[in-house]
Amino acid sequence: MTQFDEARISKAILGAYHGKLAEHIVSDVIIVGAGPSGLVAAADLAAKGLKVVILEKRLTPGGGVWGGAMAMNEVVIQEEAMPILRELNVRTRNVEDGLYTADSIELAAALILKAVQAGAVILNMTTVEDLCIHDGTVRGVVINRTFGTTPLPIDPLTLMADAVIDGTGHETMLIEMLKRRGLLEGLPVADRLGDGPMNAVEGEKFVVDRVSEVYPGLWVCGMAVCATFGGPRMGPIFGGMLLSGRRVASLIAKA
Ligand code: 48F
Repeated sequence: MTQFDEARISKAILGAYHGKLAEHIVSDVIIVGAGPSGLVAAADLAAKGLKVVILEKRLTPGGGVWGGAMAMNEVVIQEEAMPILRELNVRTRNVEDGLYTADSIELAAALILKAVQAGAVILNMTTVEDLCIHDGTVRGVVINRTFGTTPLPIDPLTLMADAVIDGTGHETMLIEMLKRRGLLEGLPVADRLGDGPMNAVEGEKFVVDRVSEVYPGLWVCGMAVCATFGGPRMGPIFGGMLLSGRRVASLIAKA
């Protein structure tokens, strides 16, 4: 019989969790937000051998994938992103030429598993509340435990990395923090942050084409791209999100 008791269980959890946290006080890449774009970026970067940590404020990674559209748990994927679905072993149904549907729960689960098994570490219930900037370059992020209700006056920790990705979706949280400090002045971002009205065709292209390093050390992927540069929203078609994550990973790896 395996020998265990409550104290040994607690000690195992503390040892394992703090090991992960300590290992990622300094990473190659920090990804803020475990949505579809951030998860693809994490899997690709980790597969290239980079040390990657994803910080997710919610209990459940996966962002906007789970709910499909209007909580009908199916998403649409276009042909261009099908190589990613095949790598994930996610089953798809061809509805018309070049257009597929996938079970959003299967997709969310596969994205998470792939990122973690590639070597990325996800710290959930971890809210990023600020950026760490030295000499005009983003060097890391300021984190706190996600609070259930009103934030408590508890000081945060800071995690450091060579590159930080804002994958926080519509919230575009890190870009917002720069804007609030006037640090985006003179940079080619939208006057008012936030995505534009629905235009699925343009939005799917925009979210991939405009992936970039917005501020030294700070990159955007996914819906945060549209919110940063004023691109349209696109609703429950997810190919662009996946390709946006792939693109940011490839640009960071090159940089
Ligand atoms: O919004 P989200 O799924 O990001 P995405 O990769 O994908 C967008 C689509 O889901 C959907 C869409 C498709 O057409 O438009 O919206 O751009 O996931 C963003 C994740 O970031 C987390 C949030 O909980 C979500 O899981 N997040 C947001 N702010 C913070 C954060 C924060 N301050 N700290 C940590 N995580």
